Amino acid sequence: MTDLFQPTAGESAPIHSKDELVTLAESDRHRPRFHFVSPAGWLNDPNGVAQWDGTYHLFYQYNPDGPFHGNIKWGHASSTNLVNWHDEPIALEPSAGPDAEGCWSGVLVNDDGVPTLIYSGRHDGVELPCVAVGSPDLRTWSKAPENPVIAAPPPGVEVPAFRDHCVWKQDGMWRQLVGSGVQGQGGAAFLYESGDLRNWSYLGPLLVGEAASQDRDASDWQGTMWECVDLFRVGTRDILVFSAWNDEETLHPLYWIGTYTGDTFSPENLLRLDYGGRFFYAPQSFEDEAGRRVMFGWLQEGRGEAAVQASGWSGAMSLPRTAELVGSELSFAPVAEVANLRRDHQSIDARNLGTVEILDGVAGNQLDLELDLRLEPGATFRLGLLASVNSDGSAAEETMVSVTHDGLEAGTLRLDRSASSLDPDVDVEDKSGPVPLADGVLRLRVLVDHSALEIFANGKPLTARVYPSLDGEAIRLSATGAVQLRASDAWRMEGIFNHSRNLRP
Ligand code: DQQ
Repeated sequence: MTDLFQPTAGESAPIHSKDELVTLAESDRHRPRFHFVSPAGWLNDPNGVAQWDGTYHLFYQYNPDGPFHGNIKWGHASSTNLVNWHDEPIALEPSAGPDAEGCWSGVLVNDDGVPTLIYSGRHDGVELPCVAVGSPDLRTWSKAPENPVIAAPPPGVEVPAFRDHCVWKQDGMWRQLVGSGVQGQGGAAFLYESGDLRNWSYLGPLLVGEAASQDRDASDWQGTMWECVDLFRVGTRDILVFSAWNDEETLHPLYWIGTYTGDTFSPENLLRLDYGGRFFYAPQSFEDEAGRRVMFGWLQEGRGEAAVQASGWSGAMSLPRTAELVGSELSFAPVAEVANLRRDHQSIDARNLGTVEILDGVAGNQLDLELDLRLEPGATFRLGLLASVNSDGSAAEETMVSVTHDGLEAGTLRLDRSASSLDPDVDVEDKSGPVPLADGVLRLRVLVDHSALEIFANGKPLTARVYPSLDGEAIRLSATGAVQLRASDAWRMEGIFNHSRNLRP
């Protein structure tokens, strides 16, 4: 796997002129059209996600110089509905001092009416917490003279890294988590307190993981460092989200469910946040004015480095998704506003499924599908997407989503990308995870946006990237065992950027 954080070429020199980069990015057939993407160049983590005076704000890790992680700035976009985005001026750029090598991930808080960013300033190869204060319209930002506001990681602890922030107000004081790890033990979230967001006291580790005792190849390995820690309450439970990292490798997002009291978090269960692993990385969430917990994640690329460089852009933002507590686990769904982009409704008739059939009248690479199914124990439902079908009925390319009823009201969601693309350089690793299947009922929501794929199976998400080379758009259904398709729906999705964008808004 290419290390996204150590670009192999061109870090200091733009590969293309500004206009070329935008033109190149916009003409790429694999570029999503209803997911947020940067104007061109590199995008990674969502930052500073918030609703401020009614308007939604999405900041993001951005490098307009090219599709590689270097000289990271904070891009910024705003929205009134979470789906149509307006590019705002770049919010933060590296400058001489503690963020000279990059303005890495962070959050936006409301400091008595003053918009304030807490982010990781990178300098001399390490990151430390920094603060920037915004104008009332959130368009102009001034860095605090006190930066860095925490001078070093906690004394006496050997850490692999120390960055990313979760900041909230509690009993009149600010609290902050910084993502980190304890060498030889595991990832960690360190807890700080402050009265003014500038002077911070270290309270101790909120939680330290157990990386050493776990299977390193497991899809829920905790990693040696926790990036992008995010602590919030959903219903009656406390949730601690982190992105497991090890030795420069971005692994996958996980969450602890447990209880936050005093200065510690008592974990009860560790669960996978999205079965796509690194394809939904570095998530960040906020509570909006309607009381919803809304989360964005970074959809990393899954094609070869040469193809990424040639495309002029890298990285998409997930659709915003809500997180709710269902039983003792989180359940996710795209925010309701995503439906604003639906066009050309098609009804899918109820029937029993068996041998492979092409879905009549429904095809495309920019789609929202809502399928309602019932599976008998032992049965498997298969949904082939972006398929190019040969005259003999075989598929030259096809991305396969399947759900198997494993019995006991539970099933397995799988994404098989082994035939997704004839391009030998794309990531085809299988993705899978457990889904609840009470009474065999499966509500499957699938959003296809060219190379971006988001699947929600009874609230369990699987996000990934696919790069079909033949531009296939067919959808195929099949089943093994008894699978009933109830009346279902499909829509073509409208694109959200219908004008040429400015690389440096
Ligand atoms: N990306 C940021 C870091 C964070 C990582 C740098 C996660 O702050 O730890 O762009 O993708």
